[in-house]
Amino acid sequence: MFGKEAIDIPVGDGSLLLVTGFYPLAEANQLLKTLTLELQWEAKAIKIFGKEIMQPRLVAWYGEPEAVYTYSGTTFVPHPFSPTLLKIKFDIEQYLNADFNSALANLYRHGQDSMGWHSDDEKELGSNPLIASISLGEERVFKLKHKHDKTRKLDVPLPHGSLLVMGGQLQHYWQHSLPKSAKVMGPRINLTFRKVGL
Ligand SMILES: O=C(O)CCC(=O)C(=O)O
Repeated sequence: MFGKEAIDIPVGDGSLLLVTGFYPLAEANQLLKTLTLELQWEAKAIKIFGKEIMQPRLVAWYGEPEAVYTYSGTTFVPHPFSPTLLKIKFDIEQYLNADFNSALANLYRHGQDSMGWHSDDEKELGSNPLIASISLGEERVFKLKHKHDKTRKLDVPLPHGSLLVMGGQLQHYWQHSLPKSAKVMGPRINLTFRKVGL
């Protein structure tokens, strides 16, 4: 792939932009390697119907001290941004002319790691949050389904080095997930930059 290509995905009820090649291959490879070692990955439990279950992936929460975030009954207190996360945050902020104060990092170790259906609609994110999501490593399918119209669904493969931007009313009307894959797969890191609590 040569250079960045920005693809506006027409979802209606919100906006979705995919930028392939946001990082060129050599840089994306280096970022994947560095972040795998640099971030403080943890296996975390979440509460579902009052029961604690382990999340099927590793996670880490980074950000400014005020960016405390509660997700599925678990409170995340952020680690200070690592040097690599600060660089990526700067690149995204320049590209989108936006600013972020936190990043949720997910490490999908293999095809059996996943993220269930949800919307990023926690009150700390405000009403129409802009969320910038970087994908590094194995390409996985990001699924979307409309909350009120069952006929509207979408599969968006997220390539190595890509940026996906969710905005407008997307979180009100859509849910998203990253399902398991039966294929044998290498690891993937996803970083979602957000602005929390302001
Ligand atoms: O790994 C992904 O691309 C999905 C991440 C996600 O849904 C989230 O962090 O809310």
